[in-house]
Amino acid sequence: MSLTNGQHVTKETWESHNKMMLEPLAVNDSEVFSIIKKEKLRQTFGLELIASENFTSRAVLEALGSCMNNKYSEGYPGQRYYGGTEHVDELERLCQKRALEAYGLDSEKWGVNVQPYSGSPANFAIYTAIVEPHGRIMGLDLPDGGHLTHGFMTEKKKISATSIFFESMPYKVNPETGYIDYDRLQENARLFHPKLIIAGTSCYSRNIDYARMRQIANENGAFLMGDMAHISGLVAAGVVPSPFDCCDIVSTTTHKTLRGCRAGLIFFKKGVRSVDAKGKETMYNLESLINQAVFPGLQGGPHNHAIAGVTVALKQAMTPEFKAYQLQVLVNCKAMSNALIEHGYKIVTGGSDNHLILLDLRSKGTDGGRAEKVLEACAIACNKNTCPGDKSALRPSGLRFGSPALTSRGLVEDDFRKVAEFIHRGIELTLEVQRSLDPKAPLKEFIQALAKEEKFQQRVAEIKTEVEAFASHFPMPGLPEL
Ligand code: DSN
Repeated sequence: MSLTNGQHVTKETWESHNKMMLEPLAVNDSEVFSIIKKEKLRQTFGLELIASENFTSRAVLEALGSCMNNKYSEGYPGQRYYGGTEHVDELERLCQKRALEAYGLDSEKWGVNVQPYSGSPANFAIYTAIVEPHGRIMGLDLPDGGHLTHGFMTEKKKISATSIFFESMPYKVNPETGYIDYDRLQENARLFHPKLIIAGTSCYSRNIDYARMRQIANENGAFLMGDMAHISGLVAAGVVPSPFDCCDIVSTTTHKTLRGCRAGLIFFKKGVRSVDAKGKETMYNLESLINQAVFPGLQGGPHNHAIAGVTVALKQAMTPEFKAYQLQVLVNCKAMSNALIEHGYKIVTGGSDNHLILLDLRSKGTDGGRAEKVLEACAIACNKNTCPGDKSALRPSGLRFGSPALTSRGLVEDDFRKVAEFIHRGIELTLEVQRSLDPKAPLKEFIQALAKEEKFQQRVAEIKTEVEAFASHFPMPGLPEL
């Protein structure tokens, strides 16, 4: 054919290129296809109990895998830096409309930015918009159930960019009860005078007292931001208290309880912020600040395929079926929690108001890291987590379990009691492995003993076989093949 930079392109190569562009994944890249297949099997035959995960629907995955992936559209609907954006404009407007509707918000009083790539960029965009460099932010401490993006530093190092570029001061839970210590937050806020207080969690099984946090924010003239990432599906269904009643700004991911694809949303208030004693009104100016922080401040082109997936998920979130699902998430979590308590375990705060529980293994004499490894070997996915009062984040004493993903596969209370029994058997095995070792043996030695000792491998195989047989009874949402 023609010469390109001195290199000749043959007709055969060009025809082969055109063929390649039309091949299905299984033909075009069998290596990636096979990895995805293996992951599909892991998800289908395992018990997915990671509290932040879910199985999204086929319709969401179809939208996510669509041609919307191909389009650049920097800017906002009606004001783009590229041509050919009429359909992405229509999609983004629909997403905004559905996002407000799903949370019962009046478009005169609330706006939404649907472009954040996920929850962490959404949070950083909020800080960029309203907190000046080195301005002060208070969020729940990471070891107490907060999120990295709410600020985190150790004595030696600032870990989270929120702590590097802003001044972050954590608030804590009461180490005895596991509940947020609002009194101490109030005292510290009076000294720290934050510009922003974050009401949001990554591992907290109780409802947040948003009214109390609003009062603390008001005392300091601070903005109150809700990070509802974990509970956004529960909020949309109206089965837990809503951050919208008290917050100025609300961020969320879209793939946890909301059950969409991976993305982020930022809701912001519009209109009158406050009225002083003389009746003078102060207006919110969040809309332009937040929109500018997302684009052009921090991001480039929006991920239009993700916006398409989120738009579909938001439609689903307004259905009676979704409400039924969220109610089942709550009762399933309680059933799992009660069953574990009956097996003699301690649950932080004594139970759960939402989709997750934190199991405290200190009284059992083991820790989250060891138990997580055994459960993983038995096809039960969960994560180690610090418990309130833990001395070291390097040896977290808890395990976090959530009900959203398995509830999406149709499991109900009796099934979750069975799941609790599997967890119990995995932890019993953890204790057995541990008893065979020096009490001070490091995690590495524990993992080696688990993998090498015949008797432990046999027990793992027994539990895993039963777990897989049990899990295989429940259908897996999503695309049939992948
Ligand atoms: N990584 C998520 C979680 O597990 O809670 C939060 O971003």
